[in-house]
Amino acid sequence: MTSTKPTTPEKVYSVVPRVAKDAHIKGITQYKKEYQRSIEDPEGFWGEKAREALSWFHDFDVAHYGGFDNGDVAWFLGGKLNASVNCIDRHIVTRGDKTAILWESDEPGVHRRITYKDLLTETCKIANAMLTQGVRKGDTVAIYMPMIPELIMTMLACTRIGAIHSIVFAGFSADALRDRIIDAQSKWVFTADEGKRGGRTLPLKKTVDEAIHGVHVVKNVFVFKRTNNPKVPFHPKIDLDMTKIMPLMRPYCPAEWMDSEDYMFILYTSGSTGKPKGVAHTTGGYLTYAATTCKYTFDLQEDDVYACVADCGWITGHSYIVYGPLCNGATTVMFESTPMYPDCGRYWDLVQRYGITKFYTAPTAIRALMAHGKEFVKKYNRSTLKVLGTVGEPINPEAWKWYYEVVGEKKCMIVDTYWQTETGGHIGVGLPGAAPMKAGSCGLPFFGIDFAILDDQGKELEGVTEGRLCIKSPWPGLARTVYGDHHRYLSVYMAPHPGYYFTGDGARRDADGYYWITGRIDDVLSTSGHRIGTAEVESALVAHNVVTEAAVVGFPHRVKGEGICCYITLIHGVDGTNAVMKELTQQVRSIIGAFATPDIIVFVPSLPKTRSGKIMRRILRKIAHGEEDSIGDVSTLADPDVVPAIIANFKHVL
Ligand code: 6R9
Repeated sequence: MTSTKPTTPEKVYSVVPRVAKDAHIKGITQYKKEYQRSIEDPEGFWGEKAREALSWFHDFDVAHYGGFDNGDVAWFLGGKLNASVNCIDRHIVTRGDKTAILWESDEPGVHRRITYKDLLTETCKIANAMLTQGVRKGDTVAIYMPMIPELIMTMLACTRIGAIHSIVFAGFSADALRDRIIDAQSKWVFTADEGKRGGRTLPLKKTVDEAIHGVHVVKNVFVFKRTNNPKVPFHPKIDLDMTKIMPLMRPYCPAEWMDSEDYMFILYTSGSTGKPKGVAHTTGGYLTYAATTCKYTFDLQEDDVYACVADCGWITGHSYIVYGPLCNGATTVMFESTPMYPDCGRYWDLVQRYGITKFYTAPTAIRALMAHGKEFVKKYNRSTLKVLGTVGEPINPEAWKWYYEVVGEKKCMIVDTYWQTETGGHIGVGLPGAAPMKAGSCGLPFFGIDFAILDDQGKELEGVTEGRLCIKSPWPGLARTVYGDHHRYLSVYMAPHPGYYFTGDGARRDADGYYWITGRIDDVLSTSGHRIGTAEVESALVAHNVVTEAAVVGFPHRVKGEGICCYITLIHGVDGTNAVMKELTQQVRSIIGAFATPDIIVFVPSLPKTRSGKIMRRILRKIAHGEEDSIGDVSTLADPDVVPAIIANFKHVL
C-alpha cells in the first residue's frame, strides 16, 4: 500500500456546544471512560447495552461466547427476542401515535406519515399473508422493492415470523437478482409493479419475472402496487396481489420467539472474487449493535426527525433507516427520490419541510451537490439540523468542509461513519457530543471496537502508523457467517491475520488516536458509495463473446470517489469501435446493474502479465491513476512492450 500524506497535524474542529449540551455522551473524557470499560469488560458492557437497547422475551444467560479462530462468535446466549417487537410493539404504549416512518415520495411534497400503531397493523397483515402462503421460521424471502413504506413493513413482517429476509437492491439486474434468489434458496419474492426514482419509472415486476424465469425454487411473488400501471404483467399462478390480500388479513400477528443467534437477514455484498457473499446477521447481536450505534452516533433524542437518505437495499438502509432508528422509537424519514430531483435543492427542501435534525448521506452525493453551488442550499432553512453524517467511502476534505460550512453553517457536527456490511453498524466514528472533528478522518473507534493496524507480514504496529486495519475481538454486530459457506467467511475475514478480523481496508492512526481510512487493500471498489468487486465486472465483460480478457481497476473520480476503468482484449478480427464499447457497457449494466456502469473502457492488444500468467494490476492501476511515470519495475512481465501500448490507448480514450 502506498503511504498517504500528513506529516503536519490536521486542523481540529471543536465540538459544537449546541450539540454537546444534552448529548448522551458529553465530552471526550466520558467517551474515553465508556470506551475503556467496553474494551476491558465487553461482556459487562454489551450485556448492559443489550438490556437497555432491547426488550427480551427471555433474558440471556451468557453475554458472549466464541472467537475469530473458527468463527463461532455468539452473543447473548439463551436470550429470546423478536426484531419487529423491538421495532414496533415495544413503543406502542408510549409512542403509539408518534410518526414512525415519514415517507417522501419521488414527487416533492407527496408524503405519508405512518405512526407506530399503523406500522404494527400493516406489518402484521403482511406477516399473516406470508404465513398463509406457508412461509415459516428459518425460510429465506427475497425482497426486490422500491423505497416505499411497504418495504420496511415487509422487512419487519419477515422478522416477525422468523423468516430471513434477503434484500436485493432494486438497481440490480435480473441476472444478479436470480443469482441471489438461487444462492439463498428463496421460495418467495416481494416486489412492486414498478418503482419511481428521479422522475423515471423502474420496471421491477418485469425484472422479477425475468429473474425467476425457469427458476423452480420460487413458489410465489408478492406484488405491491406503486404506480398501478395496468400494463404490468400479472401471472395468477404465482403472483399474489397484495392490494387484494391486505384487506383480508388480520391486523395482528403474534411474534415468533427467536433465539438471539437465529439468523435475522442475509445481505449480499461484493468481495474480491466474482461471486457475491450472502453475509448473515443474527437477531440479538445485530439489533443491539444497530440500536446502540444509532443512538450514540446520531445522539438520538425523542423529538428528533432523523433522515438517512440511503436505500434499504444496502446495509446502511437496514441499520440506519430501519432497525436502528425504529428500535430507538425514533421518527425515520424514508426518501424515495434522488438528491438531484427535481433540482439540487431536494435534500435541503426536505430538511426545511420536515424539520430534520439528523441527516445522513454519502460523500458522493455531497460532491455532486457541491458542484452545483451554494444557492440550492441557502434557499432553505436548515436551522433544525444538528448532526450531519456521511458513509460509504472516505470523504475528501473539500467535500467535508462544504458539508460543515455551507450545509451546517459550522453549527452542526459532522460524523464520518466508517463501517461495513459485515460489521452490522458503525465501527469508526467520532461521537457528536464528544469528539472534536478532523476533515477526512472517521474519528475514533466505537465502543467495543478494538482496532489494530498490522503490517503486510501481520505484525501489529503501535502508535502513529499506517497499515492493514483489523479488529482484535468480537463485537455483537459482527456477521456470523457467509450464508451456506462458512469456509469462505473464515478465509476472507479470519484467515488473513489469525486472531484478528480483517476489514480489507487500509488505515492510518494519528497522534490523537484518530483513524483515516486509506481505501480497500483488496480488489473491491467503492464507486458512488456502492461496493463492487472488480472480479464481478470482469466476469460480466468476459461473458460477452467478443471479449477475450478483461481487467478492471479503480481510479480517483471527482464525484464518484472511485471510477471503474476496464482494460479489454478483443477476439481476433473485432475492432474496438464505439459500438463495441456501448455494447460492453450495456453488458455490465444488464448483468450487474446500472450502478456498475464502466467509466472508462480501454481496448488493449494484451494485458500486462507475469511469466506465470498473473495480471499485474498494479501497472493498470498506475496507468488509470495517471501515474505512468512511476510504474516501476516491469521486468517480470512476460512482454514488457505491452505497457507503452496500453498507456497510449488509455490516453487516446481520455
Ligand atoms: C457501510 C458501507 C464497506 C466499505 C468499507 C470501506 C468503505 C464505508 C467509510 C468507508 C472510509 C468511511 N467505507 N464507510 N471508507 N470512510 N466513512 O458502506 O458498507 O457497502 O459493505 O462497504 O466501504 O472501504 O470497507 P459496505
